[in-house]
Amino acid sequence: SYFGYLGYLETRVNTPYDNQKMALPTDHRDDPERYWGTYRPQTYFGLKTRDPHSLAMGLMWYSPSNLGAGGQGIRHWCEMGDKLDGFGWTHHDGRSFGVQQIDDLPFELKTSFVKYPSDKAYGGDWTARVSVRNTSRAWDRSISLIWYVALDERTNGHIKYVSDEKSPEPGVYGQTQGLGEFQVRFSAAKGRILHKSYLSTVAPSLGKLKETVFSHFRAFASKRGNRFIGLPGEIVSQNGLPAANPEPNFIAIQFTAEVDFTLDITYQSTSGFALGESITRPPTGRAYSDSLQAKMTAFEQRFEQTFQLAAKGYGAEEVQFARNALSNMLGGIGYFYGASRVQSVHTQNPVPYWKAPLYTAVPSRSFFPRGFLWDEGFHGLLISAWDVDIELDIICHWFDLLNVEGWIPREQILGIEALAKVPEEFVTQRNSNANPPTFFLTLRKLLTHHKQQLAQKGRLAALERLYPRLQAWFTWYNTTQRGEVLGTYLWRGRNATTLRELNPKSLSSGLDDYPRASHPTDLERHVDLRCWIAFAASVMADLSTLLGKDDVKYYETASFLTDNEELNRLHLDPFSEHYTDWGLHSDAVALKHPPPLTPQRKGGQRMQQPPAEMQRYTLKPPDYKFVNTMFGYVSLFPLLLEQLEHDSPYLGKLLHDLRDPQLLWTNYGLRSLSKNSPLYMKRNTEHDPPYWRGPIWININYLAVKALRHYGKIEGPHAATARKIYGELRDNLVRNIFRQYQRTGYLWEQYDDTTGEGKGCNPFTGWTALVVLLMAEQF
Ligand code: 6A9
Repeated sequence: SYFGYLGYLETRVNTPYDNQKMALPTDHRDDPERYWGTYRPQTYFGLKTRDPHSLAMGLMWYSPSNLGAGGQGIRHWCEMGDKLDGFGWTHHDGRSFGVQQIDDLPFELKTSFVKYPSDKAYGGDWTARVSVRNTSRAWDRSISLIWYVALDERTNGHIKYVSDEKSPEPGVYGQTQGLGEFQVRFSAAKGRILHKSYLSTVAPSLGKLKETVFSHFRAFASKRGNRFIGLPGEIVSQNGLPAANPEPNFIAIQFTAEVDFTLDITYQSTSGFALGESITRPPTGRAYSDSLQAKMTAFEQRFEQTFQLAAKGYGAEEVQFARNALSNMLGGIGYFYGASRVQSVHTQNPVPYWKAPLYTAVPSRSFFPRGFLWDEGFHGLLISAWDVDIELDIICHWFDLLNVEGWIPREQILGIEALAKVPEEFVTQRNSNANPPTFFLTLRKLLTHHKQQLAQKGRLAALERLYPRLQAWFTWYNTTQRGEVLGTYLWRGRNATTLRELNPKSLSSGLDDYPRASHPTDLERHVDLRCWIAFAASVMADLSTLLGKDDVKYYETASFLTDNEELNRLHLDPFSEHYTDWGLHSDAVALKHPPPLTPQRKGGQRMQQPPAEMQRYTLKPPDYKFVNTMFGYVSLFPLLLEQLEHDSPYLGKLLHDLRDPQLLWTNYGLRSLSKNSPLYMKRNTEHDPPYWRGPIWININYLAVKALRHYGKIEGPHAATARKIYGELRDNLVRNIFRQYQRTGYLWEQYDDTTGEGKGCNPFTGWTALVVLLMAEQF
């Protein structure tokens, strides 16, 4: 029946592609080496396992003299508002260890961990270390470190604190389904503990751990009369009444210590041992320092082998900077679990996607600590250079999020911790909206640079299993994103009715406020999307060859979509000789405050009215044409994705114009929108500053450098120019990103096109970390 059919359409949006999962169900038995990890990138230092309902551990700290109302001053989740002087991984191999430095002046914290595999197959043991140093002789002499162990509401297991009074081996003892039995113990490797206390309680959720700690603080006095803020011990009641479930799910141990101070935390699995068999505790103190040092040295050697930066002549500081960039990419990898909220035209309201795990890197630990579809394809370029298997596993997890329609949601907000960071209006993902299919960039890189590796260790089998999903994904783009005219495509999700925006955003393109046709219609064509789909088709063609399929259709689609005559007919504006979008457009638009309504009088008094929000006024009616005044990243796509013929005169024109400082060229990289564009650095609403309307973004610059190298290698009329610009652009980017890092301690989301300064959110070690590949010239 009709209604039955509607029901069917409704459930398509949240029906998985099939029941054959790509990512192996992870428990400790599948990949013990990657079971434990720093998979909670939204925390400064947090560990968990790749298990949907993992036990979670982590660090909070504060300076007692700096503790403010409402828990102000307690550090836990990475927040830009904490205004730390810097934080990030200096070493991290994505598998076995990591070292992070956190500057919270006057304190400098180092957090590190090393994993110790065991033959008992529960993911092994580890030691973590938090050491605090006071970098000034200033008054602040003590610090409070809190280490916690938490179960989420679905973890099957229990935890218990055994105090110093009760046992010579105090610590957290527990058992969960995913871990078996374990012990977490503490030792001060250096310094003096002034006060120690703990809390064992029922926390309302993993999203409220800091609040739980804070609301339980009490004042304590030592025998000598010193006062300390501490935790009250066992609190198993709720609101003074005995708790319904008196089993604690949250244990926090606080050490208030004199700085300098070093705390070692050991996690030891105690399952699988025979009675009487000796269980060795993971190393602490000196032994831990030694094993950490060995890991660091091996990491630095492997880094040089992989990227050869010292061999290329980079100095020690530059090499260290690049190592930090890679470490932050790997240390930013998280393991999330939950369901997105999605909406289709066939559903009345948003509905939950299915619950699934996602192993993924994140663009920014402080601001967007979650997976983003097109960011991840860029991340994959760097991650695969380091560890092909980590990247394949990331890809497999993402493709498990493919629905039966062939769609993958753009932004992945999975689980309580992730959701807590996202404003309500950004949560729902719509299945009409795409995002650039950048996993094809990663796949192309794997196919060109890692072919031999792909042929080993069952990796081809993973690609085999991936193939039908890639086909479905490709088909989704190639059908749902089509335009009216054959060979044209348009990003969905632009708001055609709003008066608030100067130029309605296209979030799905990834280039958010980059100006398109001023008046969105179904007839418009977006040149970047056409290029992405052409690119996807050509990678599908390569992949089908590698896997011995006979899918000529991808070759045909790729050659149809990369045909330069067709491209020129649909997207080359004959006046500017630039590649542009086409649509209903007027340059004469402006944001203005609407004229005030006739003032109302009330009892003879004039009522003061707040000025109404700015609105867009179209001063000259739009007409269908090439959007040829918006020269910028979008116009570069035929170059960026290497689709222009090497001897095309329009390649020459693009090279000339992108090198022009009046247009896109700066000493810090290519700006996103030409200085002579009417929307250059214009706000989109009174509240939205320009984002992709001038600032320099590293993902697109990476593609530009890669493409310049490509064209520089094909002898012909433009090769020499391409080579020259390649060198200049690469130098400018590397020099500026490095300089800003030296100045601020961070990589940034974007860079100012007039000063080169880092802008937007920080740290942003997503695609900005591609600077490592720029330095290494690995494209
Ligand atoms: C905002 C605010 C605590 C915007 O890097 C992720 C994406 C890119 O994919 C996209 O191309 N960024 C770029 O234009 C950041 C998007 C953040 C949206 C969520 C919520 C959080 O407040």
